[in-house]
Amino acid sequence: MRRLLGAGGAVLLGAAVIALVGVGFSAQAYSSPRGVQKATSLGTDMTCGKALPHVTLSFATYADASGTNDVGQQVHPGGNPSWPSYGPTNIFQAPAHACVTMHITQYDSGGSLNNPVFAKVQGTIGDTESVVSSGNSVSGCDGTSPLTYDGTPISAIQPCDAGHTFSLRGLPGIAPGFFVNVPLPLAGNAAGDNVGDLNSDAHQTVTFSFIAGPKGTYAWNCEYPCGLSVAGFGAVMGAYGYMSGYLHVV
Ligand SMILES: [Cu+2]
Repeated sequence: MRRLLGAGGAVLLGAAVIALVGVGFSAQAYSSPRGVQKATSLGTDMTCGKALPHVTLSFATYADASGTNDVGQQVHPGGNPSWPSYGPTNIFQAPAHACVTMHITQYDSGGSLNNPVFAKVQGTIGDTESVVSSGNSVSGCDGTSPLTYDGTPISAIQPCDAGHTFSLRGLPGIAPGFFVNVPLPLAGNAAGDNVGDLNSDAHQTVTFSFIAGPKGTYAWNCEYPCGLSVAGFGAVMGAYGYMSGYLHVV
């Protein structure tokens, strides 16, 4: 009997250790140095084609994770200067079934996607995005110089003009048909450039809207291979808090 209790105790202890490790991993997975950015309400309007609560989120993609943003904060505390990063946070929150408008200020340089499917806008209203260029000096891959956009809705970019992508889907079991993909065209700044000032640094401002899915946790990531090794999907692409994050739909 004592031996049985001992074996049971060992199993319980093992389960407790596994549970604690699990809690540790999930706490790590859901934390961000800058906390959660909750969407700002704009009331109810027709932005998504029917009367819906409308909310907005604004964030940026920086060329240099150790740089500063336009209000003087460090982009990514302890960030790697040779890595790009989304900022000021990688965790967002929006209401279920609301119309969500995102504004992404893209400062980074870029290149070719591995798969041109990620150059197409998917899952937004009209399957389009609008991009407004500011002071861009970089050329497009087709020779267009400079690579500029005037805010006209577009359904794709050239696959070789990608800076990053914002690609969003539900965690397993959450809204299996939900998918948003928005390519963010490149701007003229490179890793090591401490840029992030809206007034002085070249950028592409990308705007799009989509209807949020049901409650649950959604994960987003970048599908432009902006890291090293493993076809560009190693290093920053696999490090938490730079090129991926969560949207909590509540
Ligand atoms: Cu990226």
